[in-house]
Amino acid sequence: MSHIRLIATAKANTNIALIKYWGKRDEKLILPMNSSLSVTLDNFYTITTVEFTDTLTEDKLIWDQAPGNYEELIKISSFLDIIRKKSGINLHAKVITENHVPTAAGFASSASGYAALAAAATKALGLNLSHKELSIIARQGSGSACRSVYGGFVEWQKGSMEDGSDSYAYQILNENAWNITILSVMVASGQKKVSSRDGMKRTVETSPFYKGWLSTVNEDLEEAKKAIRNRDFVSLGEVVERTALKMHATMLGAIPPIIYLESGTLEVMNRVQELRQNGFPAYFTIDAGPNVKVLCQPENESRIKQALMELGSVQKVISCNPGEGVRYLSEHLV
Ligand code: FM0
Repeated sequence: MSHIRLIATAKANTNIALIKYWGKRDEKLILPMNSSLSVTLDNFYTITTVEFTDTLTEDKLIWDQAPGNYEELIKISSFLDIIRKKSGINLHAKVITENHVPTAAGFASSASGYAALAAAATKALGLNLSHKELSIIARQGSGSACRSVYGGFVEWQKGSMEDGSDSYAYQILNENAWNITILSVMVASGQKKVSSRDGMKRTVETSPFYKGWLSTVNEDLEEAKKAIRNRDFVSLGEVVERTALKMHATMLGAIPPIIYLESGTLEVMNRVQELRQNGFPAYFTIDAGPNVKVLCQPENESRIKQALMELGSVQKVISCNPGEGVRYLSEHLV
């Protein structure tokens, strides 16, 4: 007897938010309080194969060539349920995923992870989705994943509908339209961190500064979009740095406070500002962790990288440029 085997593989890059998504208005559908803007990175990515088959009695997860952990499998299974429901095909799946993202260094893999998973699973089940529809699905795995569907500079419009049908990302500029350098700076770190999911929830619920965030994030986003359209690096850098600090300020006001910035983080922030005073345009942004991303222009990359490597707390600096959106691969990881 022959078995059913529906299989597809997709590759998605991670992205770094220039204007951050911080706070949900709906936790189940993953609907954000504010719109956000990111650049997709070329060097960090996830490749995922999904195989739906009638030979399995439950979903299976292989994560970087080892059995995936149970908590992750539960999340992935409920995400696949959304796609199974949409396709009307109720088969269990084997998910094999390879992360080329330095997760141990605190770089998030959920954006590339859920974008690749959404693409592979929908393709395997024969759903022929537009980028917009794929973005809506990826969003329900992890908010930032909805932006990784696209390459280059991307905006996630928060939308206002209760069912999330208008909360998806679109591309502002493609990856070849404007080249900037994004340096991922990994610093020595001690503490165990609060996940962004928990951190944003606590901030929305308890921080008196969260309303200050919400009242200014939209003008920051408009300013960043304008700078991107004009290829105006300095204007983009200024607003990117300012808005990242504002996001961290909201967390400092949470109860209990959330502090992602560590001594190494501050050392890098100071050096970036010093480089600027010395005539090298560079700007930092920081997510929910101690590592720093530094934006610079490709012509200054090696000089700035060197200046950062000199710092005692800097362990590694990896260069990225704008990268492409989701792709389907013909080779599978099985
Ligand atoms: O990427 O709870 O997408 O806009 O990285 O899975 O929806 O992991 F700086 C923080 C990303 C948060 C900003 O949160 O959360 C950004 C952040 P989920 P994510």
